[in-house]
Amino acid sequence: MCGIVGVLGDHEVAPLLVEALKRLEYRGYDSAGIATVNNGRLDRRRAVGKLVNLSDLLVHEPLAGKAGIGHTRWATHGAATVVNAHPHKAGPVAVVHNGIIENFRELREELAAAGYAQESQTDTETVALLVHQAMEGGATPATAARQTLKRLHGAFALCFLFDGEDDLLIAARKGSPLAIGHGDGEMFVGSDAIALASMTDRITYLEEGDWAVITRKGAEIFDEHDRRANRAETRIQIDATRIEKAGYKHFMAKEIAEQPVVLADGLRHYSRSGTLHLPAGVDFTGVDRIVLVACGTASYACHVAKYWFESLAGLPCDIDIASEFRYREPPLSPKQWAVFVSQSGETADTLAALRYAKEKVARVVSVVNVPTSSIARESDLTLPIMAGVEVGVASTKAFTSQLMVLALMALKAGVDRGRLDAAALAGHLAALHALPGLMNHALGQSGEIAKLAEELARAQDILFLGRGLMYPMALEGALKLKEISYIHAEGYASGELKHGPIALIDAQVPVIVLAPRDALFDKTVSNMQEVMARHGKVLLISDAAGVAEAGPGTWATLTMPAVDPIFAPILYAIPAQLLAYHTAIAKGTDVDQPRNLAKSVTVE
Ligand code: HGA
Repeated sequence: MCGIVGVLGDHEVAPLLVEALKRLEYRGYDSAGIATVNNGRLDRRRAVGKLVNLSDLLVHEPLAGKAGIGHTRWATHGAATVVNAHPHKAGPVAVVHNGIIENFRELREELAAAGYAQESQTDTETVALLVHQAMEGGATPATAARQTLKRLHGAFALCFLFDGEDDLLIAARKGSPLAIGHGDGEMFVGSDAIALASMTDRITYLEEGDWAVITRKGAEIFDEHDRRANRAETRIQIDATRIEKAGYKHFMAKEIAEQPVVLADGLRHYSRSGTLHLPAGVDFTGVDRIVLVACGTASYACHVAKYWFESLAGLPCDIDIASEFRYREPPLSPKQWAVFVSQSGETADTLAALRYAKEKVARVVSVVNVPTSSIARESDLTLPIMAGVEVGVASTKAFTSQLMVLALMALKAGVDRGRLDAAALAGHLAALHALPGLMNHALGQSGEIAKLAEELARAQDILFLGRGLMYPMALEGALKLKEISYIHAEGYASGELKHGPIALIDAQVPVIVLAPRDALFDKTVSNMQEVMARHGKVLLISDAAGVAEAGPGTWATLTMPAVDPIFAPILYAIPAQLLAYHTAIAKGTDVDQPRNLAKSVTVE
């Protein structure tokens, strides 16, 4: 979601701010803006759309100054216009914000009644006006910010810059992450360490409720009760924050192609010599139930994992999407585990669900890509997926890495519950370790998939069908396609087709059937026949045995390598991702930054 950066520098900051925003742009690209203080004077530039528009504006209207803040926006309140773009300014203060101020309406009315009118539709401008009002009442910048923070409900990360103060930033975090970076006589603020990686590797993460007064000498950090707080400075691995396309046309293409290596590395980390090497706390003895909670693609990883926990370990497993879980207030028991899956580890819905479960279950476990994230820090136990930075908004390598970690957890549950002996475990691990090689074969089909995508790009609606473990993959295939090609797509359990969705079938609707030759294959083929009997245009994705057995009548087939059916979802993610990718390319949509979406969803 919105990206925030702040710099108290030694040199002109505008180029540094833009460079940092470039690293954050995947989090939001509705608008971008920067503000600086130059010779004591606060000024700003803002532009709608991608960062490049702001860069162009800065060529014609440069902004000097060695202190500044910047923002890339994913709009929640108010359209993507210049007026709504951050930084917002009121009197002597400018502010950038990630999150939602939930009580902004009442605050806005109160401010209007006091003569502080708002020009934008955003919740953020309200924050600037409150600080302005407090400063007009005689408060210093720090006091005004502190008083304002106390009045805000909701989730936010904020960074303030003040007119007349070219050695001052004030930063605050509640609900949305924020990091402070340390340089030599320079200080930085960023939504995450990635934003600051080109400037420093020395990072202090603010904790919930913290706020900080930052000058070039350092940062004074206060907790939510305004007591001085000591927060550790850590060194981040700059390598882990590298953001480059490495010769690929899109980040998504690079991240799809990286999967065999990423998966092999992750598997080597968590399992060696035919046995598991998971953290000691991953012990399912005495656990009688598990609930898996996530959003979007990560929720489909949980959906697949439900089959694994139930079939490999006989462990009852519930799954829920985080935004529903929390408000439904499901009963939880002290004998169960709650597992939260999030790429960024900052997903607001998932974090809120975790906090709901926290005191109610035996153990809160997280599966995240960012081990320093809020979700990781608030869990009893974290299993990093180690997929490396994922920039493409549509998740690919994080998804298969989540599946890998969840599969290993399910195997451990099988062992702990006496369902799997050492030989069975070794057999399953061998099947998992075979996957990177099979994924390479699947990636080799990219050219063929690109040809099919030319045709798919003409469709208005596309259905994905799958049974058993392929059902969640049908859901994920449809989501991936929707996200980046904007073609309406739905995933269904194959057996469910006749209970309604078959009404949609005609010669114009491509139906993509994910069906390795497993125990359910014959049933799926029957469902496929039902589609073809109604002139549906079937693309069957199966292995050689499945393609041969399915017989004629399909529009097209894609042949995957044969795979252990239990772990087939990890392999079949590849054709699903490539179909979405090439269809988007054929349609000419923006693959890495699809409309209306953003990465790291830090608002509810
Ligand atoms: N509410 C603010 C910031 C949006 C945001 O944080 N998105 O992730 C706005 O709409 O500008």
